[in-house]
Amino acid sequence: MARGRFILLEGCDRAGKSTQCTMLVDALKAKDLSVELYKFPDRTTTIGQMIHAYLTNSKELDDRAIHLLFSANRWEAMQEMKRKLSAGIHLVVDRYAYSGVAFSTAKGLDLTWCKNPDRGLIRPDITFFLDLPTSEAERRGGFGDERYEKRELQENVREVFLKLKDKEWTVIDAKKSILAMHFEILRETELKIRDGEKDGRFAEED
Ligand code: Z5A
Ligand code: MG
Repeated sequence: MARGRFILLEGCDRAGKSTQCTMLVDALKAKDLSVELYKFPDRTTTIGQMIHAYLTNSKELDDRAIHLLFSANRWEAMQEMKRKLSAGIHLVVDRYAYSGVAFSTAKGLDLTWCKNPDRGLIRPDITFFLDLPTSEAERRGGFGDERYEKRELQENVREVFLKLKDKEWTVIDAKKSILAMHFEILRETELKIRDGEKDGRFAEED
């Protein structure tokens, strides 16, 4: 059986990651593919609840401590994600380790220090980076409710994302309409899935 593909949507705040993840999962299901959605932070776990308390300003934490909690929140999902990929289930993932590094580095932590706790996590087969200027993000609903939703920090975060971007990322212009973005993401994903069926490769780990 071909291994499922790990499809990651990363990017700037309000770029439409969650909207696109849901649309992609629905479109793949409509094609009778086996697919599940993961979202980080996963606020349902004990660690996720600590992260939620921090993001909604009801708890203060040292910058390094919260960085490690975000990473631990990914590690606690790893075995289950691995099992699902091995069983041929495709995973659509809403944010991952790049968000972890981008936000903590933008707050002033060292880039290499930030990358270390995530070393060894399963690597995505395809990474979409949804790029949106902060001025556009501010015009979309809900900006300003959580701890990190501040213009200056968001600009720094985007800069770190652009530094992390490697040539394998697929950049999506998030100023486009929801549907235009969806068709672009779906087309690239289907190509990747077909590729995987040909060779049944497993993604390497770091
Ligand atoms: N964080 C971290 O620090 N470290 C980590 O390791 C991780 C995360 C994993 C919470 O994340 C915070 O955690 C986040 C990063 C940090 N901090 N901030 N800020 P989250 O994923 O839970 O955040 P969120 O609440 O889901 O927001 P988001 O991800 O920024 O939004 P989005 O998913 O990209 O966008 P959306 O919810 O799909 O759409 C936002 C609005 O825009 C909505 O009204 C849509 O209808 C509209 N929209 C969407 N697409 C379009 C287009 N194409 N045109 C016009 N309007 C659109
Ligand atoms: Mg989201």
